[in-house]
Amino acid sequence: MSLFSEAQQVIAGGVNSPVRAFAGVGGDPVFFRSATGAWVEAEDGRKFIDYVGSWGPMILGHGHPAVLEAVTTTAQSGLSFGAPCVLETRIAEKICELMPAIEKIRMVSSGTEATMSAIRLARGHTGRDKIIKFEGCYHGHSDSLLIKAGSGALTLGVPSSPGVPAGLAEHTITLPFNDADALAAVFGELGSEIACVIVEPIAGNMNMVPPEPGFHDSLRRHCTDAGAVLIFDEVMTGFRVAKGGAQSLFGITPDLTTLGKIVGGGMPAAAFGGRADIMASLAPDGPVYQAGTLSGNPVAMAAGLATLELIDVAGFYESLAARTQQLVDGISRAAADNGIPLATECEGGMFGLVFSDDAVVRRFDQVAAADTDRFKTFFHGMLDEGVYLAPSAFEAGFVSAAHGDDEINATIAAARNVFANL
Ligand code: HOZ
Repeated sequence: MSLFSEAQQVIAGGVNSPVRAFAGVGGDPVFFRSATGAWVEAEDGRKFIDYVGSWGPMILGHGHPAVLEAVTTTAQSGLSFGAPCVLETRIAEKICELMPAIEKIRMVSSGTEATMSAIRLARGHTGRDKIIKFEGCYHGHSDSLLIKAGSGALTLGVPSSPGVPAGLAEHTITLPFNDADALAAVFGELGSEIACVIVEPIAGNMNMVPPEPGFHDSLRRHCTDAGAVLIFDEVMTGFRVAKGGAQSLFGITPDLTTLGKIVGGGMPAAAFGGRADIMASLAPDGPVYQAGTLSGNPVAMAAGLATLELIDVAGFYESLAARTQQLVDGISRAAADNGIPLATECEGGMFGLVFSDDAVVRRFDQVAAADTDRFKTFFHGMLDEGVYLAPSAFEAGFVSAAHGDDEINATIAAARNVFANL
């Protein structure tokens, strides 16, 4: 019996998170047994250059010695206290330093918890119910946010999940990403009822879709004018596209920011934070309740803090961005040489590849219209060549500091081989 069949006997769908099941590309998922640097190794011994990086956290590459040291040393002193520890304060200080819009923070255990809690806080703080999100953006799997969502919801064709009560869904207004006119119209009509706008500042769960120039400025302006809370969901982009996140690239100060992935350095940690006056509405200072047994877990804090210290060195992002650009340029050239239309994006250590006839992709409908069959063939071709990409046409890719010339060049050569037979 295959490992996947065994897993299917006891795990729903055989996986603990849907995109991993390969439903978006067909075939059985690869089971990993270890990972080092830019590489992952499967249970059957195959090795792959990894562009998933645990879906974003592994910006330093797998198994960075300083992160492992921090984790093992901390673990020796206790796996979990359920009480305050100094590491929580240290990582909070570091995050606030790297992202000055975060004046106060709260650590949680997953990106879903971070966004769910930020939404509740925004609602509790403003006393309003309505929220705005954008089509194809994914903010985790809590009820208010699983409406026209990206990532696995899109991959599996259930962007609006059954199980979300209609009475709750009616408070979520979903608008097209990058459509400033639609935003203005909704604020014109309902501005005083809107608790918050939540956005992935660079969408990364409908492949990678950057904002149009000025889009975030209009979000900021409308939220400020209407007294609504602007939430930048930087679970994916935080410390990934730039040291200060996407907000530093676009010069926007959100009211709240959600973080995950890199902030846990590969351990389950995430966070939300922002304006001190809003965060003061959170229990125990204020009435909005949020809690978690493993929130601020010392081992996760140690991994996250070690990671944040290592990315905060001169030249880190310049070098990461150059590597990512080298990869994307090489793949782009290989596609063009073989007459294959491919729209590409990259920023910092994040990239996107969309098999679209449109050279520039800025809207969800463009991603939805892309050639997913071609992506499936490309994905499996790359897998056969020893390159592990996200098993869905709707996910972004990630390069780490451990990806060197050898890995990048081998990946470009692999893409060239695959494109020649597409
Ligand atoms: N939501 C993640 C991708 N954007 C997938 C998580 C996982 O399968 O681990």
